[in-house]
Amino acid sequence: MFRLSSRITVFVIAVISISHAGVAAPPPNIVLIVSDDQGYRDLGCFGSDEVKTPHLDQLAKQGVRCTDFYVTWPACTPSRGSILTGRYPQRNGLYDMIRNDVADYGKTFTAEEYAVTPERVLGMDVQEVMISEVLKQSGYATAVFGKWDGGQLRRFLPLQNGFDRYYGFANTGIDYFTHERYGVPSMFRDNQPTTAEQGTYCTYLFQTEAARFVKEHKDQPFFLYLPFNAPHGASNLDPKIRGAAQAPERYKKMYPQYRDNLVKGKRYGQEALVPSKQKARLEYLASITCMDDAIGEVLGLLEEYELADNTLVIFFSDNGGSGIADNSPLRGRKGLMFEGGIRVPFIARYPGRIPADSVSNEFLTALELFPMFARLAGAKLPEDIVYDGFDMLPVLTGEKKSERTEMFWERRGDRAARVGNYKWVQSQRGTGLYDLSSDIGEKHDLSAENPEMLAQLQTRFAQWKKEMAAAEPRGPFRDF
Ligand SMILES: [Ca+2]
Repeated sequence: MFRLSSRITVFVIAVISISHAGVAAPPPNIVLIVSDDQGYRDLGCFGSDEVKTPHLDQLAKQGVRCTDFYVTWPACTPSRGSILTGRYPQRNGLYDMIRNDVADYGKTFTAEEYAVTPERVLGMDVQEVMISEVLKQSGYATAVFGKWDGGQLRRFLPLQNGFDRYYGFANTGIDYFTHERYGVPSMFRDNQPTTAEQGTYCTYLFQTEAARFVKEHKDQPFFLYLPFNAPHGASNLDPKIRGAAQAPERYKKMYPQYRDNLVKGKRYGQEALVPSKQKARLEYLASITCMDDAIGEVLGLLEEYELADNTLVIFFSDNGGSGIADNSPLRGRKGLMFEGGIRVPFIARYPGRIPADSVSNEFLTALELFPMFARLAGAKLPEDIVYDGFDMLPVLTGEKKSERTEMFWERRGDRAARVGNYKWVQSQRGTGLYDLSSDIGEKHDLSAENPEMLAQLQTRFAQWKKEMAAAEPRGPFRDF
């Protein structure tokens, strides 16, 4: 018995080495999954005993869970822009939201009004090179299904930016069922607006598209970008819907401890029935579990087609969770410069390269994705473009320490810097210097105790800001 199994082992190794020597392995597929406003702790594998995320937990078991991974902005649009460009928002020009803020006060637009609003006309500068363009040039089939958030004019849409296929909404948020953003139909199929699937829960639609794409491209390298809007709140002006995510009934039934009710509250300065806190948490959790199932189907297809071993799968949230989320043990939430706004749950799986069930506390950011994907595809980074990150695969595999020593954030007047384990925040919602190695919750302000370190971080921030100001002009906010 012992002999037999040894011989089988030898045989298997021999076969593997022949195939490695004889045939150049195809470049790996890349599946990049992004969730929307998911709390740092709202995943089983990040410590939640409440949310049901079996597929993501399994993914973490088969790969690495990163505890110190940051996005470049504490809200959607600029964070997602950096994912695609590999550059700070302040460098690629998209360093604020491009949405119609007046909708926050209950404003509905006529079609003519909407046509000239920021949400409709602004987008990522077309001079920016997206990772999709690099991968497409390297022979990858490319697709994005979900929240584009990079501009709606034709030149801003995915098909003009390196993607072969697109289904999703181009603005920053919708009602999960009507696919409208505050009454404006928002879905596109490739370059065309569409209302054909109106009424179907959007996570299901992104899942269907993703599954079809994997089936159709299983025999060639592919890049599947799956940016969900779950568990973001629904962009619907109806007070009964606004302020909570939305989820199908069957997923809400998985959280019977929460009431699915409306309560008296205020909206647009008037009394209205609004989702209760229980309902908000319920919709949020259920939308995450539905997304987890959608991810499960994609992962299942990778197994079925024996693609899993040659596929890098990445998952993270585009920014911290909002009020209803659990960001513990981090301080703050979406929109803020504290860790709860910018540090997000991150998982990567690449069997054979990334050790299973590993945890990395290395300092990493979304700026590292572009160089890593380009390297995996065998592409060179465009030489005339300044990138803000590096190939982090050797860090994920445990072979190397992270090259990153510092990171900077700015949102209007709010600013933050992390240098080593020190973090400086100056914002309307609080200011201080923190040692993250002993104070992950940013509770103990060391400004008075350690003025030298404070000065050092402030100096580095000022230098970074100067560098950003000197960068090549980019629209929509600094095309001068
Ligand atoms: Ca977001």
